Amino acid sequence: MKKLSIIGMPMDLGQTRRGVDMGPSAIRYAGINERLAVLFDWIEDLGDIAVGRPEVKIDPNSNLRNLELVAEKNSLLAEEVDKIIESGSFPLVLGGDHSIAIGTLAGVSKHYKNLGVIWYDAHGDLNTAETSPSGNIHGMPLAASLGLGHEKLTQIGGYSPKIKSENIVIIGARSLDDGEKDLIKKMGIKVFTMHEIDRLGMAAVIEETVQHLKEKTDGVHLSLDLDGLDPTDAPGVGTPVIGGISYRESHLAMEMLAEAKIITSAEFVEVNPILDEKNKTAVAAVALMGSLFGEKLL
Ligand code: EXY
Ligand code: MN
Ligand code: MN
Ligand code: MN
Repeated sequence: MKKLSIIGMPMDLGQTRRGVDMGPSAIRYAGINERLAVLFDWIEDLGDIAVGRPEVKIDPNSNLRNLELVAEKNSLLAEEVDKIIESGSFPLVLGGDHSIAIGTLAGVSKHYKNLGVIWYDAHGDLNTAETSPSGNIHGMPLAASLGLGHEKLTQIGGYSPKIKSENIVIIGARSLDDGEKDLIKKMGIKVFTMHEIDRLGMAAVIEETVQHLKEKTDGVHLSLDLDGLDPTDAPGVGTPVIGGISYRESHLAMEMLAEAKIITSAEFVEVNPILDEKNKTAVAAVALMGSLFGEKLL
């Protein structure tokens, strides 16, 4: 039986712009349940993790803004994601800022020996406190999952690392900090920047991605940051970068991932309805989920 479990993570503590905590609500309002119900035999919406919304930020000038809370709430998410997989269901996590990937991956990766990760994003999210220009933890989840950074972030779930560098593919990168570039080279992480997407086309990029991951991994997590898309198609994000992936290209990417049947968990993050235009970004996210889970026109 094909089962789907949706869980919201209304987290905004990994960055400084308010509103991304309303991402799960915006995505639900855009019709996620109705759209995906027809694609599964069974579907449940577990509601949101209790993140809370403290008005006064803790350690505002730290290089790891809101570290304690981000770590604590991500532990809760990890437990829930773990339970979903135990129950034989597909975990679909709704963000929330991208720091939630730390929790998602902590819950997912204990079920796989060689988890693959597709990081669909304008950014690398490969910073640590030492390399981060902002102190925002939403710029650090991929590094933390590789075991790099503060132990409160790397040790969620009680083990580290969650993933291996050779099992990662970043798609859509166009804004990388110097420390992130060094790390990509040092660890040999596969990256399809916008340059490669322009040159090869999205179809070839996904074919290569699937080829890179299919044989050596026993599951693949899709971490889709809506800022990977161009701001004209997804304006409701906190850190937009021009020159991004189009909605059409993203739609094709999701359809090809559906055909390849490699995705075993997913999260859609950084939807900020306060910054959006008539919920356009959440609507795009739901449409992409439809394609990812096999929706067909005919
Ligand atoms: N690289 C920048 C930083 O670390 O502050 C920007 C990170 C934005 C992260 C976004 C959500 O993917
Ligand atoms: Mn991101
Ligand atoms: Mn991003
Ligand atoms: Mn299509």
